[in-house]
Amino acid sequence: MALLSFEKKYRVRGGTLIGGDLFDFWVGPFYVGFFGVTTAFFALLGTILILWGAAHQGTFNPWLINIAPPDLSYGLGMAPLMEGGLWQIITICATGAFISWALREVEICRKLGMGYHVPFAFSFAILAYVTLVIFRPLLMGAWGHGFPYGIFSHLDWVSNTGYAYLHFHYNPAHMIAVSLFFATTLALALHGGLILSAANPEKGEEMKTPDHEDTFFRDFIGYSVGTLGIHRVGFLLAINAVFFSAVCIIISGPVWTKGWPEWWNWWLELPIWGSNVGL
Ligand code: 07D
Ligand code: 07D
Ligand code: U10
Repeated sequence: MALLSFEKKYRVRGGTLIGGDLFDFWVGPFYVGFFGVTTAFFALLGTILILWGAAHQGTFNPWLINIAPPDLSYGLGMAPLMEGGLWQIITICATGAFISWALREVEICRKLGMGYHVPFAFSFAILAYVTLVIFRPLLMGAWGHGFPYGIFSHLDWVSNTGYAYLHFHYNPAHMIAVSLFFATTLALALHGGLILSAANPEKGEEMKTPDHEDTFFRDFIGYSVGTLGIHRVGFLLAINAVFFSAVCIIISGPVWTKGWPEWWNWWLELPIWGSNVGL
């Protein structure tokens, strides 16, 4: 079915989670819904507040804008606007906008009678973000542990936080997350490459079938996960990469306060090694 006639058939009322028919309409290509309005509200307010903070900071250079969280001395209290209060309100706006965006995805899935896989996946990105700016600061007793909103300043935060634990690469959950991110790109490259090689033939040549795709991997590595299976693999790799990222940062501070290399001492302390006495 051509895209435009499909949309005519499926752009019908219903499936909303809240608000009934009130916001059940489209603006151009965008579905609005109650959560479209809340997304627009939070995103606009958050953006305006960032620009307002930038005006106070004295720069509109996008690379240098920096909205910092409050000083650690404010603990879990509210800070004055220009001393981190702005960061606190922007954090509320960002969280509100991200959750609204996910719920808008849910409403669109319901309208189309589809599964909730896309909003489920996005919820892992939201989980990573709230872990960084809400859960970890709460567990460590100060909003000042959140990351600042700025292109370069947030990189400084990542580097400083990494070195605060001496060598972040030794964080075991970081190792798992990094490996899963690498595996995700490998899987996407293999999948993108395989589909293009079969479904986008040279002019005049015939398109190949999923049997060709299966057979390529059976010839190559002895097994094909299947044409639906590769999408399950990609989905699981990606959400787990982000899940283990959230784990690696939530344990840095709330659970483990020393350098990460020291965590590996349990390995040296295993009773299976011979005594070094006398060496
Ligand atoms: C391609 C989809 C499009 C999204 C884009 C991002 C903004 C911010 C805000 C001026 C893949 C739009 C950017 C709306 C403008 C102001 C105040 C997604 C695609 C194009 N980071 N990070 C970037 C965010 C964190 C880290 C780039 C956001 C953590 C490192 C961009 C968040 C940690 C590097 C950006 C966030 C961290 C970056 C490109 C939120 C650990 C880079 C992002 C809300 C996760 C890279 C200069 C990209 C870079 C980069 C945005 C969080 C680490 C500015 C919105 C605190 C090491 N991050 N980031 O393409 O070039 O994502 O930085 O959590 O090297 Mg970051
Ligand atoms: C948080 C983004 C959420 C985004 C949302 C949507 C908009 C709208 C609009 C475009 C999680 C935002 C949308 C704003 C935009 C329009 C229209 C994603 C988030 C909700 N590290 N490290 C990670 C690697 C080192 C350190 C994760 C590699 C050093 C710290 C990942 C290397 C040190 C933290 C990762 C490396 C260090 C991390 C990030 C290599 C520094 C974290 C991915 C090769 C000296 C962070 C939860 C992620 C984390 C994190 C990879 C090196 C420190 C696994 C490959 C050794 C402090 N690192 N790292 O989490 O776990 O995405 O965050 O060296 O906090 Mg690391
Ligand atoms: C996949 C796939 C597949 C496909 C695909 C894709 C995955 C099998 C069939 C999709 C993949 C691609 C297209 C490839 C490229 C994608 C990426 C690389 C990912 C990254 C994407 C981007 C960088 C693009 C991001 C762009 C976005 C998010 C669009 C920006 C949108 C807006 C600014 C509008 C947002 C809409 C909203 C909020 C909802 C509706 C609202 C409006 C229309 C605005 C009007 C507002 C109102 C009516 C409300 C009023 C406002 C209020 C009350 C607020 C007032 C507040 C004040 C403070 C004043 O697997 O195949 O192919 O294609």
